[in-house]
Amino acid sequence: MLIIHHWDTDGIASTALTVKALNLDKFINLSPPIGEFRFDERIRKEIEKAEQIYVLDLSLPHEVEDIEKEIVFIDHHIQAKIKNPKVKQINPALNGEYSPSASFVVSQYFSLWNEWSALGALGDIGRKAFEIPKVRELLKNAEISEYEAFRLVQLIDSNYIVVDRKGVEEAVKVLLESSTKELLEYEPWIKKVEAIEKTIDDAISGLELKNGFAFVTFESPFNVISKVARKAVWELGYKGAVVVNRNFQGKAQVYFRISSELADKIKMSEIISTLRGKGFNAGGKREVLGCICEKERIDDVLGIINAHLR
Ligand SMILES: [Mn+2]
Repeated sequence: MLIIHHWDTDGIASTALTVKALNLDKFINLSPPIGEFRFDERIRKEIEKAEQIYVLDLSLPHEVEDIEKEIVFIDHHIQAKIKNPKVKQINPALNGEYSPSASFVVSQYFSLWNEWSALGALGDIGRKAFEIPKVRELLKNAEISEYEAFRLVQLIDSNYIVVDRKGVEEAVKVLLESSTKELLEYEPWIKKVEAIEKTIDDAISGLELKNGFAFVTFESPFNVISKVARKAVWELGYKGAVVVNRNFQGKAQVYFRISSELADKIKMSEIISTLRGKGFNAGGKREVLGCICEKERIDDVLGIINAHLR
C-alpha cells in the first residue's frame, strides 16, 4: 500500500486517517518534493512496486492518468475529472460541493471522524474552520482547545516550512502513535517552530521603511517569506511589504503583500501579468504576489514592482 500525500497538515492528517480506517500495519507514505506539485522519480519508483495506491490532498489529476494500477484519489480542490478507469476519484468539488479539507472528504469516505479531521480543516482554512460545527464538535470530543488546535497545526506544518521532506513523511507515524499531549510536547517539532520564529524575527529586524512600505531582505533555506510579509502588514501595520529571500534552496523568492485598504489602488494582477510577460514565474491574488527567480534577477523583479508603485 502506497499513500502519496500533500506535505501540509491536511495531507498528513488525511494520511493518518486513511491508515487508521484501513487498519494498515504495512504502508509507505510519500510526499512530493516540497513546493513542487509533481510526482518525482522517487514516487514513480514506489508506484511501480505498489499494489494499491492512495493519492490524498494533491490536486494532480494529470499525474495519475497514465498509471495502470488501482488508485483511490481523494481531494477537495477544484480539478479536472480523471479519465483513467483505474482511478476512483473522490472529490465533492466535482459536483460543485465545497469541502474545507481533504481530511473531511477522507473522513466522510471511510466514516471515520476524529481530531485529525478537524486539524486538516484548520490547517487549510485557518480560523474560519471554527465556524464549522463539526470542527468544534470533534475538537471538543478530543478535549483540544482552540489554542492547542492552532499549536498542533503549527507543529505539524513546521516540517514543510523548514523544507524537511523526510520530516513530513515521518509526521504521519508520529500522529498515529502519539496522544495529543505527546504531540504538543514533541521536541523535534517544537525545535523547528522555534527555528522558524527566529528566522522570521531576524528577517523583520532588518526591515527598512520607504514611503510607508516595509522592505525586508534576508537569506534562509526555510519557506517563511509569506509569514514575514504577513507579520509586517498584519501585525506591524505597514501598508505594504516587499520581502526578498536572497537564497531559498538555490533560488530567490520575492513576495509582495499590500494591506486590504490599498488593494483598490494597487492592481496586483497587472504587476503579476507584467512579470509573467517578462518570463518570470509569478502568481498571486488581490493582496499578494509571489515570484521565484534566479538570484541574479532579483533587481529586475523589484524594478517591475517599484515601477508600479510609482
Ligand atoms: Mn487540503
